[in-house]
Amino acid sequence: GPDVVTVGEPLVQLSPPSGRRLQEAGTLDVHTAGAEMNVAVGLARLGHRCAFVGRVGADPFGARILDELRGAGVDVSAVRRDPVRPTGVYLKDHDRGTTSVYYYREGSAAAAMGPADLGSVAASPRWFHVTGITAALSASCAALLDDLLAARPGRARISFDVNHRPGLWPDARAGQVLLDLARRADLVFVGRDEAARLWGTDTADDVRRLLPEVPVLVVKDAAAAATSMRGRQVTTVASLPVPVVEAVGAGDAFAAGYLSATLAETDERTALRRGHLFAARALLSVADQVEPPPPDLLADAADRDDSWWG
Ligand code: KDG
Repeated sequence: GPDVVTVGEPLVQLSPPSGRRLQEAGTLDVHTAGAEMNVAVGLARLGHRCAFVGRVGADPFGARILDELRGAGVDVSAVRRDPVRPTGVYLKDHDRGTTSVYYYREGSAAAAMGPADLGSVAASPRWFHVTGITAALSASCAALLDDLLAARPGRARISFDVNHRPGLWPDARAGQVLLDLARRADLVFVGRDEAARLWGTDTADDVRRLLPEVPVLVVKDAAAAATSMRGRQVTTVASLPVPVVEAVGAGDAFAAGYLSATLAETDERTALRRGHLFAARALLSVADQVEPPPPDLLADAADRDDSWWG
């Protein structure tokens, strides 16, 4: 089977050319995105065997998503094309350094996913990777996550990125649902700010107290550092000093880098470092999906000082 199967809604991302705003743009750049697709593409580009489960419409954007997944080497045999519902779309707008996100995904092909979509996974992977976005899409999508965490097909382990998207649902409801899902996963990624917003926590230790049973918890503190808590082992690695262009997609790149290291059974510092290295790529690009750092950089990532960047 594959190393990792990611499950979620793939999206087409439209954004104005750099320096322009949506309101005045005459043309838009077209990229593909969606948190779980971003992770699948990232892992495949890092050389892992990866499959994606999701749905697209029978429209050109759906074809584009399939092309990009295949182009990256991701197995798309479990992706369904809905004959009626459209492919989900989102827009990114830039205004003086802040990014706004607009979704056009209600009633999308992927919003109709449900537990049965898991049945199309041919062989059990070592890991599934899912995110809290899916829980917010529809009742059937939430049921899919629930089933996955309960059934753990093939005794695969489950990686869960909390990924709260305030544009999709209110904080209070999201807080409950996402905490329940996180508690049942084997590996959890969450931002420190995100946890504060959802659960009123402050430090990584506070988050740990809410999720005491999770085998591996990774709390990311934006530009400062990321801390992993693996049983009693606590490891913190500083973020890379990057001149940020646009942050959306960086969390997915971090997850891909960290998961890649987990598959390779590296030490913990290297795993966090790989997360930061891949995230840095995404921070420097408006696109969500980026080329991974060169292999030599990943190889000795743990010992490298930060000066390579500047
Ligand atoms: O993590 C990046 C995602 O937020 C982006 O690709 C769009 O999937 C997306 C979402 O739901 O926000």
